[in-house]
Amino acid sequence: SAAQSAKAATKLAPTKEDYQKVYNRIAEIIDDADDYDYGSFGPVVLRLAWHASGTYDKATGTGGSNYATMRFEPEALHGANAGLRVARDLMEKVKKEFDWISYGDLWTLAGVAAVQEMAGPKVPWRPGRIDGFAAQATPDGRLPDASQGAPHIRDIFYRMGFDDQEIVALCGAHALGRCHADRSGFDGPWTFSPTTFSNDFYKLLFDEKWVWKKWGGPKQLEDKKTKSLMMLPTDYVLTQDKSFKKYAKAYADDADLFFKDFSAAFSKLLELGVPTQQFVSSEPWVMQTVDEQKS
Ligand code: ZEM
Repeated sequence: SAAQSAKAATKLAPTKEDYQKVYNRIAEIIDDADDYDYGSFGPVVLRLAWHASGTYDKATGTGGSNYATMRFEPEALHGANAGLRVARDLMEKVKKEFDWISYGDLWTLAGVAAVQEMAGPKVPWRPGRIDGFAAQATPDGRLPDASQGAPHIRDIFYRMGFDDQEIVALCGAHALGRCHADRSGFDGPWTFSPTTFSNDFYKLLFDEKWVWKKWGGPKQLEDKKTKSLMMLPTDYVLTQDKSFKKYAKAYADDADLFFKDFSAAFSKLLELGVPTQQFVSSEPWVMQTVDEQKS
């Protein structure tokens, strides 16, 4: 019948199970990092998801994760995106195996997998982003500059539609990974466990004494005791600005609160710039970790 042939000609929409397969492949690739930073690509993949989303401008509705415009120059070459080629190339392997997924869905799902596989909170996520064009790429300067203060942080994150509490929660991602002198100019990790999601970033901010590092690079702080950890000027501001400090202290004291608030803010970040009607399911999905699927 005509109805039957119409159905046969329509590609079946991918299911949650299909996306779980993509998640699992991402998790495998994140872990296959013997010769890379701390044996994990998790942090750099998480940073890709953040920079793909954090270009959003609420006032014009431009930027955000929808079109994955970091694939194109000049956005790929923006200073803030230095080093993210590593993560994009890893995701290209996944894209070859699952060609039906959009880049925006792939990169944001990778951010979810990175957080969850590094022992972070569950991050509700739903597909629906579509691949865009180079003309939709965002201008340089939409991502935060680590050398600046509280007014700059607020300008950048308020533009995306976040408040002070969400800003502080999102910055807790700096429990993970490190700065690379050949990427941002800054150098070193924030915590002693850079592949485990935790509230250590806030704890260290308050528990350690932070002093300006004496070196030829950009202004950054080091912990007085071991000199092996770092904070960016924008990180340190979270303990200096009265409103930011209130939330940072709360997250230092309560890991569960941080996990809950990070999950909500990060889930929101990953959906910036995606028109609601594009989302396939009304309720975001909670993807399973690799460990959960074993039991
Ligand atoms: Zn970061 N971030 N970030 N960030 N970030 C770096 C690394 C990582 C800022 C920033 O300038 C820098 C958020 C917010 C802010 C991650 C996640 C998230 C680096 C080092 C810099 C300079 C890059 C390098 O040299 O490789 C500033 C100024 C921020 C806000 C004020 C938010 C929000 C994040 C996620 C939710 C992660 C995971 C890394 C580690 C990357 C890696 O390769 O290890």
